[in-house]
Amino acid sequence: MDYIKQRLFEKGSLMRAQLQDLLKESRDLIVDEVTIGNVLGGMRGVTSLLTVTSKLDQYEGIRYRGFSLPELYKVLPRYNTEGEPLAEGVFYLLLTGEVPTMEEVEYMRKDWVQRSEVPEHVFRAIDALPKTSKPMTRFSTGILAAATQSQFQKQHRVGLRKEDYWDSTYEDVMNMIAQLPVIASYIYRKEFCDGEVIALDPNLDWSANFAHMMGFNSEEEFKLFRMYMFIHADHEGGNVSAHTAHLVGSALSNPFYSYAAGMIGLAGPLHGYANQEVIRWIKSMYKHYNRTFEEGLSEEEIHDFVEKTLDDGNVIPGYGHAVLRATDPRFITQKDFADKYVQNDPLIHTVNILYKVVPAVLQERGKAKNPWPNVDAFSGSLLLHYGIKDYIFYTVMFGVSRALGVGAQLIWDRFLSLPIERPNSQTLDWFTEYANSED
Ligand code: HAX
Repeated sequence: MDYIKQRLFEKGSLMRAQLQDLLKESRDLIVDEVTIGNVLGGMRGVTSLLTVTSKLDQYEGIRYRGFSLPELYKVLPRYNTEGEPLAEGVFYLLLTGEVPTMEEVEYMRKDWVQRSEVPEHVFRAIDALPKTSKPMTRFSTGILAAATQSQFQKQHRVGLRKEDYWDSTYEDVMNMIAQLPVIASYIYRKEFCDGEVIALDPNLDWSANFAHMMGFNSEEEFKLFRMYMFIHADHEGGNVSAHTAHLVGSALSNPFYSYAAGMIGLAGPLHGYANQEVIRWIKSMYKHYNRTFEEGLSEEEIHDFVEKTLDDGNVIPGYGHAVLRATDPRFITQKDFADKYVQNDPLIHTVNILYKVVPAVLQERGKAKNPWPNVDAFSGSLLLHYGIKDYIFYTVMFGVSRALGVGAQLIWDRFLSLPIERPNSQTLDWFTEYANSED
């Protein structure tokens, strides 16, 4: 058996036994209560999912297998002390729960290089879409088209045993992760560049290869991509994209189907499109004042535009969160990166002023439960600084990264034989009658 699979098998067997014991001993133990407010409020805060890869703390932010982002900088393999954690190590940790050595990272890197050949028809499926198709439509279409290679689907059809589902799921997830940067960069080069496709470099790591295939080749750009892929990799199980992939996977749809569905969820303005929305909104602010980025805007002008946006009934993109109640550490990581590598960028300067202005305005209005910035408030300005100008592509980059966490979780879902998800639903009359009967 492949070395990583062997590690996974050892861990997984223990966890499978742990889960079975838990069900045997404590099946009826109550973990949470559900109010009408919870049901009609998007199930916010209700504990109802099992996710082994990461946990989101409302004040400290995301922890991958117990490690915060600053801790991960210390423990995960990097090419040098100034470098960013490598995606291969991030995935290894999310999958196995163990911090990998550099040798293990290199093993994973080579494995992904070997799995990176995308079936030709995937590109033809993307090409067949009309010019008006958005990058996320192309990306999710590409992932769906890649499902023809699903080993899980083939083996399930011939009668795979339930306890073995994880093995072919692992193969699918590994192939999918290896191929996503190739698919995404194909979309980028065709849609926003000269159309010339750049081949993968078998000597580069996964994140740097993504940069390279998009046409970015400096060491600093590699660092940017490593940092971006690292911070977006996972955000526990309840967010729309992760939850969608898990839900679809629970019907034993193959990992390509499940992840493509998750990507459709990511493509919403309240979720992964927010990184595009931030740039679109900032541009509209400059247009409103008829000013260029170089000419800049004062703190007062920015404040007034924030107020106007809210008065017009819109949200401030990049601010607020369903779980977080503090500045997202992924925002801080990007800000630190910009402070270190970027000087005098007018757009990043605007993003920094927004960080001073927006929380106070949202707090004053008293509606948003979290007035602080999330990951999307910063990412677009950094990507734009490094020359990725076509901001409608940003969510695709997010989607490439998120496969690390959601892919690992899909493997665990099969290892633990999590059942098909099927909550109960009721009509509005039922809720009303129930409420009246309790009065
Ligand atoms: N600007 C203005 N109003 C906001 C707001 C913001 N940034 N954030 C929340 N609110 C409003 C909500 O719209 C809601 O108003 P209504 O009662 O009129 O519907 C009210 O405050 C309470 O909302 P909440 O409980 O604080 O927030 P939710 O859990 O309902 O929603 C969202 C969380 C992230 C969707 C929300 O904060 C938002 O719309 N933010 C802007 C979009 C954004 O940045 N999304 C990306 C989030 C991170 C992510 O998933 N990235 O992929």
